[in-house]
Amino acid sequence: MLQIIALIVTFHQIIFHSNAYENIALNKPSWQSKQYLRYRDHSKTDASNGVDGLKTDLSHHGGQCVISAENRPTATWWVNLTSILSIHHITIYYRTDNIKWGPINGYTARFLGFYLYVSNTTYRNDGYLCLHDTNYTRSTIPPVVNISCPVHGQYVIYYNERLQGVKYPADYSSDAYTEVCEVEVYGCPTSGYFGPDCSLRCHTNCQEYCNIETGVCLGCKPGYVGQYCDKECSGRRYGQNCEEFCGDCLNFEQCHHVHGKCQNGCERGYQGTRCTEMCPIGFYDKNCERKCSPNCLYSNRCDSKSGVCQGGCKTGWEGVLCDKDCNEKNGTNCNIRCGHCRGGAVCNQINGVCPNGCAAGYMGESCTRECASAWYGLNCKQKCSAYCNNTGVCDHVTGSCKGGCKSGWQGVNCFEEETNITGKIEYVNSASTCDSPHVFISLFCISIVGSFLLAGI
Ligand SMILES: [Ca+2]
Repeated sequence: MLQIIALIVTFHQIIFHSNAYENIALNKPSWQSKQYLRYRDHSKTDASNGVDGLKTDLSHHGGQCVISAENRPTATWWVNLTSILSIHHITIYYRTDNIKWGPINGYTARFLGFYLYVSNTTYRNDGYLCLHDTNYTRSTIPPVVNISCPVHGQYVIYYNERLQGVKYPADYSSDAYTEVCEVEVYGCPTSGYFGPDCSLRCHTNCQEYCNIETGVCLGCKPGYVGQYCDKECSGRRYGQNCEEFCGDCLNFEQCHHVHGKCQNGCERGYQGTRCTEMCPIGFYDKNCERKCSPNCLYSNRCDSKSGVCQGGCKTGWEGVLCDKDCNEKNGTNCNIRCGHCRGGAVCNQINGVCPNGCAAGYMGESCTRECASAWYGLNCKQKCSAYCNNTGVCDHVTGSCKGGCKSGWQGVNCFEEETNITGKIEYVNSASTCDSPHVFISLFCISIVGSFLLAGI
């Protein structure tokens, strides 16, 4: 642990006490809003003097300072670093006219209240305000100001203003000037590097830039988060700043952290590489790979996840997926039982028609109707006996008379005329073997119980 702390302290010292950063403003293009042009040699007041590397003569005639025009409410000067670079700090050498600095030096009043920006454009308001002086007085402002500003940018903009209607401190000059003799911008000459000697590469997942001291990324490439952009997006998010939401990947797993594609396909109801597209009509399940049943009430309309048919099934089909035909039933939702089909056949699942006609006692296409009164049997073509006790009423299947037969008739269907003879007829060889009360007639032995002799034997 102590070693780690020591390492951190050492690192801190390297970072914050190093002067290894390069002056990346030196001899770069520069500009000022209104140059002082009263000298014949305009180069003596040119904007480029602010980055010419010279600061030995800080007077107006030395040709090493920027001198702006008088009587201006605002004054702007900038240097163009020519690309967006990583800045550590900025040092400003102000005009002293080579005389003693302090309240008696008139240029302290002009320096007060300055602004320093780093911007990616020539507009200061697009950039980052490194410093706006509101604290210094003519007594306290130094002629050389060091400003820490660890940001990235292409333009370093020095600005001051003395606007009408604004009440400034008494120390302030009445007009605005940009009389900088040298502006040194210390940073790394190549983007994508950091560290005291700009030798360390920003993490590969940084979006180009990182903090010049710490290497902390200023932004991450899509798919990564964390100070050093070394963590992949999680929590079913992806993309720039992990702000995008994954679609419905299979098992709701994490999509690809950069582009959001689902690695193993989609959950039920979705399709597409990111599984964000709902199934088209007629399809359902994972990746929309299954078709809705054609037996859905509304053809091919089903729940995109479960496949459950919307509105139920077409006649003749049942089940949530409408994939089962009606078993011994028919009609919408199979809610009609088959009639009494001949031979126990299964009726048509849609219209209930029995394929081979009806079983005895039933009629109609679906064989659901019993024979009409007084009829029975196959195809209801047999008439009930007229000798049923309830005339003409018999069982529609068997023809048996309910309530028995009328007098003189017998049998379950009451078709047999009743006799008073009961007995048996037995074939014998001779009359001698025929025991009483039997009588021998021809070769038959007939037992007679009643008085009526059965004829025709
Ligand atoms: Ca200079």
